[in-house]
Amino acid sequence: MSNDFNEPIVALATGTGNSGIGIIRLSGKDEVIKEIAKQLMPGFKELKRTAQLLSFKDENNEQVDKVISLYFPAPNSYTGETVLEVQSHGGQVLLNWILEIILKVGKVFGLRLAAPGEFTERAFLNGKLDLVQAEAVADLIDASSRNAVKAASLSLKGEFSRYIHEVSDKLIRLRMEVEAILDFPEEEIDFISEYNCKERLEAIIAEVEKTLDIAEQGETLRDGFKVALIGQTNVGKSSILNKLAGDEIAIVSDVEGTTRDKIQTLIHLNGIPFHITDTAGIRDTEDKVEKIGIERTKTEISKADIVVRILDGGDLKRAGEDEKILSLVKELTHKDIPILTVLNKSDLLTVENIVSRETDIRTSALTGEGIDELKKALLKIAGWKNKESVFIARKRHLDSLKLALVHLNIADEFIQNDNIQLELFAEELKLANDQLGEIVGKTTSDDLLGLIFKGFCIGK
Ligand SMILES: Nc1nc2c(ncn2[C@@H]2O[C@H](COP(=O)(O)OP(=O)(O)OP(=O)(O)O)[C@@H](O)[C@H]2O)c(=O)[nH]1
Ligand SMILES: [Mg+2]
Repeated sequence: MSNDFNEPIVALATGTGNSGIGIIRLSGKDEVIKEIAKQLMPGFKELKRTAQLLSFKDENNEQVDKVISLYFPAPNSYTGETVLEVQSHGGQVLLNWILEIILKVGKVFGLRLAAPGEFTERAFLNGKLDLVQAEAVADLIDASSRNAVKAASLSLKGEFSRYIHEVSDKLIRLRMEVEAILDFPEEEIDFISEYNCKERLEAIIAEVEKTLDIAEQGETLRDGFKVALIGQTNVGKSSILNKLAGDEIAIVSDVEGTTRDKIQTLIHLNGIPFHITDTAGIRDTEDKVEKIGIERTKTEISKADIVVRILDGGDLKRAGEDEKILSLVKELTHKDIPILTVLNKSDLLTVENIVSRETDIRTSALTGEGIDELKKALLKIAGWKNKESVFIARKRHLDSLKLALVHLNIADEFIQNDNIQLELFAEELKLANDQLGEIVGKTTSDDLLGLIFKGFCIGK
């Protein structure tokens, strides 16, 4: 069921766990929020954006805490409605109690707990933020590296949206001019050259491509890569995981089949998140638990963005099994999946081993040799270009930009001299522009909006 945006809402805006200060935030119609404030904090004055130190009372008119109240009358607030912030001490029992009292007092006005992301959703619906900016709020909060924080801030500031609006304005202008000429077919050919249609379309395509290029970097910063470490038992997968993480996360031993279940850890390389999974070594086994582990390895392979196939540099006899595992990877993944082949235990390498194995990198989890190369290889696959002004982006933005490009390229076909069809040209421009509109939320369905805001935390 969708939220009723006429109802006033309240939520804890700060995190769970005790802290110095906690903030509870309300949003709704001005009369309602003011009335609740006056009942709970006698002496409350309608002072815009001014800190007031007040006594917060319970139902029996007894003080619960001294609080700072901040009143943001509509429309100059985060949500565009009237917002009230109550800043109390940050104990969880205290905050829950305050929240309970507010809900009780506000019940007659229909006050309820906010749904996840509802403050930001209201901000979006009231035109305070566009959809890209609203998403950037969640991405800023969830950012797992400083680069991701910087990128989310840029999107929140409107940098990504600016790219979209600029190109969208050009598209709309071109389309309007085309539509104006549609009633005069004899002028169509002249129109294309007089109005520089081809050049303008080319410039638009170049801009969308540039935006897509930056957005791809931004999506990498946000979502990162899933990396599966796979191979036979005892080749050193868990040892490599530990080296990459710089911590003893997985158990390492010379017993074959030590790792039974997948072990996941998150590392950052240049701010890009890599979700590394150590898996159970693949071999024929009768052990029931190990078999389940190997099934999970297969699942991890099929979910991975990058497969790191680890071979044992100290044991040449096992090469045949490695080939079988490579075939398995190809069966379970799409054909373009990047596969890095790592020859581990380089400290045990003999001359025959080196010549008989084709590998990308040699590592020794024992001495640490090659681990930096492995990290560099992962970064190279990630395609990180280290641009300064990357804005954060999501997969849905990339999909829309790619679709917009498809429509623009089709549009191009309809202004070629041997195939001039301006009506279809205009239609493709419209479809391309609709895709851009989806990104910033102009043409976004309610279902998609629902999905986007569901991913937020409560209180935001
Ligand atoms: N000499 C040497 N020994 C290594 C190296 N990497 C791992 N080992 C040893 O090889 C054995 C197996 O290492 P693990 O990391 O547990 O291997 P694994 O691939 O996770 O094995 P399973 O979990 O059983 O599939 C341990 O005794 C490690 O100390 C290396 O680079 N050089
Ligand atoms: Mg292991």
